[in-house]
Parts: sequence; C-alpha cells; structure tokens
Amino acid sequence: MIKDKVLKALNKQINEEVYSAYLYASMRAYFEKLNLKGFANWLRIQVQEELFHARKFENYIYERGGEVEFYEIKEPTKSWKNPVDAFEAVYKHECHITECINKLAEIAEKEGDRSARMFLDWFVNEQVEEEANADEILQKLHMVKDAPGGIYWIDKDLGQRAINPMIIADITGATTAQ
Ligand code: OFO
Repeated sequence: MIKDKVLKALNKQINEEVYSAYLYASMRAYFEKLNLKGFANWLRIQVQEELFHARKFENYIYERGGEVEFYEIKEPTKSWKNPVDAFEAVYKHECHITECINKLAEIAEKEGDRSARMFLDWFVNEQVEEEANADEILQKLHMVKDAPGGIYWIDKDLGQRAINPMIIADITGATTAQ
C-alpha cells in the first residue's frame, strides 16, 4: 500500500505538470499573436508532453491503489517582453520542475518506497532533456539577439517539432503511460 506522504507528493506533482501545460498553452497564445508559428508549434507539442507527464503520475497512482486528487491550477503568465524573455521563463520553469522531481524522489527514498523511487527515475532523466531542450532554444535566441532573420530561422526550425509517437499511443489508448 502506498504511504500517505508519497501519495500526497505524487498528487501534488500532477498539479505541477498540468500547470506546466497551462503555462505553455498560454505561451503558445503569445507566440500565435506574434505570428511565430514555429514557436507556437513547439509549445503546442510541449503542452501534450506535460499532459502526458501528468497522466503518467495518474496511472502510477491508480496502479498503486491510491486516490488521484486534482487541485486548483493557478493562472499562468500571459505575456512576455520578447521570445528571449519567454524562453528564459521556460528554462526557469523546467529547473523548478527538476527540483520538484528531486524532492519527490527524496520523499520516496525516505519513506522506503522503492517502487516509487524507481518510477521517478524516468522523470529524473526526462528533466535532463527538458532543461536541455529549453536551454538550447534560449542559447540560439541569445545568439541571434533581435535580428529578424535569426528569429525567422529559429521559428522555421521549431516548426519541425513533431509529437512523440509514445504520446499519440497514450492518447489513443494503444499503450499505457507506464
Ligand atoms: Fe513535465 O516536464 Fe516540463 O515541466
């Protein structure tokens, strides 16, 4: 049986992941307004990634016989000064999520929950990728500064991002998230 402390922390992380989706949906709206469709595409897919993360936590709680709880989602930021400002926010947010996952892993370890600890390893690795992806875009933005040609090139590049087939399978029920 899953201990209360671990269950509470896992449920709290669902809220963090759904908030991530909400934040990136809000950021997508910002880029749509700027007509930067590639940035908007990258964020549209990121929203799905975050909802996938949330479902992964949900599925795990169900598997452990726990109760899933949904909490209030706070209002996300609606506008940023420029693309650099937006992606600084993405990078900062992903660092925050990494901290949340690390704290969660500490709780699982302290509570002697080896299953939860192992489950969380997927997220520990995922956060390395999440931070790296955000940082790569941020570095490119710093490189081109406000040069319209550079922004155009990054926008084109981000427009290539495609949804992970694992997420499509999860949405359509072709596989479980675990
Ligand atoms: Fe769920 O990793 Fe981003 O926030």
